Amino acid sequence: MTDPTPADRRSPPRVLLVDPYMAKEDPMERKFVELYPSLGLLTLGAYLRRHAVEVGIVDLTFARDLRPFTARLRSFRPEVVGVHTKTLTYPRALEIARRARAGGALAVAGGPDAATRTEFYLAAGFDVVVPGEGEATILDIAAKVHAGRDVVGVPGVVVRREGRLLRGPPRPFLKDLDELPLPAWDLVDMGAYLDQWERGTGERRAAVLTSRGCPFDCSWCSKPTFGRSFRQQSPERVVEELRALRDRYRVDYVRFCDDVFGISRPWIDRLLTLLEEEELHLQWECLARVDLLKPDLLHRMRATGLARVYVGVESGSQKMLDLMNRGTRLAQVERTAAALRKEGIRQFWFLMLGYPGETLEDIEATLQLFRRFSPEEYSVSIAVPIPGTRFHERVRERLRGAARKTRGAGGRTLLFEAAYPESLYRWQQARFGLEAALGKARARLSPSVVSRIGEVADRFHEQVATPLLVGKRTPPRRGG
Ligand code: B12
Ligand code: SF4
Repeated sequence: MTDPTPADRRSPPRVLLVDPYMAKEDPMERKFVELYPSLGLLTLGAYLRRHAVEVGIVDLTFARDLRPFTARLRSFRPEVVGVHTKTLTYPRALEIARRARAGGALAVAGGPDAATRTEFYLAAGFDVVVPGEGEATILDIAAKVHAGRDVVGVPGVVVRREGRLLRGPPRPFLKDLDELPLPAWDLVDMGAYLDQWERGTGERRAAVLTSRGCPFDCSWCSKPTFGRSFRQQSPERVVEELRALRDRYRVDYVRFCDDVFGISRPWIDRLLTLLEEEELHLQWECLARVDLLKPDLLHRMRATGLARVYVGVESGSQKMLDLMNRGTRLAQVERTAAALRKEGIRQFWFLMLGYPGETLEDIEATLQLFRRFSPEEYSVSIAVPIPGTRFHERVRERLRGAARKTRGAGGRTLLFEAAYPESLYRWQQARFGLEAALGKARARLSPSVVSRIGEVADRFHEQVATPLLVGKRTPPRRGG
């Protein structure tokens, strides 16, 4: 890193933030991933700007290569390049760090992957990792670098010197999320996102975050940045953001990106009251837990525009929900799925196969639950042991080579020695696919034809596929 000249120091510090994610390379993108700019970077950008830092964002989501970054590096001449990291994008993040340093900037990594693998990022070429909440820390880093001083010892910062990690003291979380400025949407190409949405769905969609963290403790969930802490913005502040999106960008559909939306009942009640009063005419969607989505709440949510809910159903076996420490009951899943159907709200189920302890009966119970409620959308993944989770700890000795190589396998590859071979899980995923197709066909074909196809498929599964894939001839017992 070059020391800034005194003349440079009279101008504001310059920070360039980069999202290395490129949609064209994401194996999940075509099927599930819906594109929004990183809320983390938008908030960091807004915070830095409020504190008189000159800031830019290079968002590579729609890019084909690194040229937009290299051009900006040359024209903007940042003192700090801050890169958002996800496992999927780490090779590009490292390349960006290399180029940033060659251009004389300090390379700083933040976000979920660097938070989990701090040492790796430092050894592989980053000068600094910020594993926690980034706003106040990146501001301090920018000020130090601008003043030509070392960042060692800055709260929330980790560096590597002579092979040793030096951690600054922990940085306390921001106390009041309402103090954060509105995201700096103008620093990215919102038009590209909104046009894409409008072409695909006829809606202008944007993402909003109302809280940080999650107090629950599912054993496979990775929460490297905010852990089990939980803070939320006031409903009034949320409405301010919604109004700005509508007025500035004509947004008419919002995705609430909170880990779990509406954890506090008084909070969600107040937000719904404000939405009723404000008449923003927005449709919206969120991810929520079945234990929180009481039928009367769902009814009110629907009335204020709730169009789709993502629910982590995970398994149709209570035993598995308990093993995952999910904290939900099957009865709650059933109650919520029925209420969503009644209200006409689309439901997207997350299901997981292969978690330790799961038997063929448990998988069958999940399939039967799926069959009963026919959610409009779903994703069935093979359990991914993410480093830092209790699940990962549990299967550490049984990780397969792929676990070390795979970048964001997205739940399609078996990364540890599970109860059954990968082919069995792949086959089970295909069964859910068939089940979903049959669910849709029910509207068009006669019920007897649909159940006949289902029976043939079940028989094939029991008599041919499972014995072949599991390697034994005993047909599995039916669960559910
Ligand atoms: C909303 C969300 C999405 C949305 C929107 C994504 C987006 N563009 O922002 C959708 C559904 C589209 C999505 C997609 C994907 N997601 Co996602 N997503 C989330 C979720 C729930 C919240 C992210 C968020 O907005 N957080 C709030 C902001 C404020 O926090 P933050 O981004 O972490 O940023 C803060 C700090 O980390 C830090 N920070 C972040 N970057 C930087 C950079 C610097 C320089 C500094 C100093 C600090 C810093 O400061 C920020 C402010 O305090 C997280 C889970 C979670 N709670 O983090 C998963 C999560 C980030 N997603 C994940 C994954 C895997 C994906 C996908 C790759 C899935 C896939 N395709 O397989 C895609 C990638 C898409 C993309 N554009 O990157 C993983 C990442 C795990 C990993 N180690 O890589 C997470 C952690 C979920 C999980 N537990 O598995 N995702
Ligand atoms: S899976 Fe969802 S509810 Fe469970 S700990 Fe993670 S974020 Fe919280």
